Amino acid sequence: MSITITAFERSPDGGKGLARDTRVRWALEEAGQPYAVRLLSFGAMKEAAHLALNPFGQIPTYEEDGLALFETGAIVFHIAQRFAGLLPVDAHARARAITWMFAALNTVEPPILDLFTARILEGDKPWAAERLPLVGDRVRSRLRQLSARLGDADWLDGAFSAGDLMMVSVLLRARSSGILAEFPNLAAYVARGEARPAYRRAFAAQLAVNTAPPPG
Ligand code: GTB
Repeated sequence: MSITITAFERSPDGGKGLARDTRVRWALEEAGQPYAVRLLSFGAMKEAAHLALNPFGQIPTYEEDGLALFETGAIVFHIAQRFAGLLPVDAHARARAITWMFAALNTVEPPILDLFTARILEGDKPWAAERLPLVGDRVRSRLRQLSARLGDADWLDGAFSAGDLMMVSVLLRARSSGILAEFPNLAAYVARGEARPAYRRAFAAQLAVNTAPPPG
């Protein structure tokens, strides 16, 4: 069995863990599975060979013995189902951990992505100053709810799971706005995720790609 994922040849964040291959690397590290990485330029992502793997021309993708997947949610879910270490054995606890994966991607991530777009991609637009507070408050509202649920627990539902992996990954994207720091228990939750040896290996691997001198 061999696993190959795709990642940016040069990530816009310089390999600081924000590109989504980090989530897949992290899941594979938690599961103790070795993997190879095929690095792609923005151009190569839009070519036929990659579009056959991901119709949207994006990274990451995942290949394993004839199986090809795209979408980090589906990939991490597959890894968590296939290998031990990311989902509880108890059926109810497993279903709840999967629920947290969906909550991260469908309920918490959308306002965080809107904020990232408003701040970084549309920050110079004439409407930006008016829109930013609205978008920021939508993130605050979600994080307030999540913070209340987490309370002083280490993880969202008992032991660390793929639900936490996804939620920490999503929250990391909110850190540069300063809003994550308004919720100390969530900031500590993210720090706990980042401190996991598997996360550190995933982060280091992505950073190494982006700090390596260009070939030739
Ligand atoms: N829903 C898909 C998934 O979850 O897999 C979304 C995949 C996706 O957005 N991929 C991005 C991509 O391939 C890279 S991760 N973009 C290239 C393109 O669309 O042409 C998003 C990302 C990129 C860069 C940063 N950054 O530098 O801060 C953060 C996140």
